[in-house]
Amino acid sequence: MYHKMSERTFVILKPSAISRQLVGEIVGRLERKGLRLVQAKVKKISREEAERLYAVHRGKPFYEDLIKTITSARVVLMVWEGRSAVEVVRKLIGSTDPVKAEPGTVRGDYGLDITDNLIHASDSPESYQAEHSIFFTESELS
Ligand code: 3AN
Repeated sequence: MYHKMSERTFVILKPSAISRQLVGEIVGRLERKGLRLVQAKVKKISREEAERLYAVHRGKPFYEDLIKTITSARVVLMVWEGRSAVEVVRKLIGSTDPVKAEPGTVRGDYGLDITDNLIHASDSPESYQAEHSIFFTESELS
């Protein structure tokens, strides 16, 4: 497979990552892997922003819980860069369900709840395009 030399991905550290004081731990894992932090913001996201982020999940049984959880307190919004960043970050965070996530991954090591699973990361370059533009302007990322 062709690996893009420099790709960007969008990551959210969910409210529980902040309340459990795991921000440094998670950021450190991405940095030690070799990824570079491009931009970061700490803020409470609005319901409208959360609805745009999770548009594909609208109507699913867990949708309301998902919106409630991500808007419950401040999150860390970040853009990261590096070789095949989208794929690399997905590997580092582990499966959506922390019960299934392998030890050594963020969700495998620190998560248990499926809705409040600590971290979100784009699952494709297309998702990155759609997601990062909800929260960052192009000038913030240049
Ligand atoms: P991921 O975050 O691994 O990309 P998605 O995009 O399929 O997973 O789901 C987005 C979020 O929706 C997950 N992070 C999780 O919080 C929640 N979620 C997904 N599937 C379920 C489920 N079956 N039950 C409860 N929450 C779910």
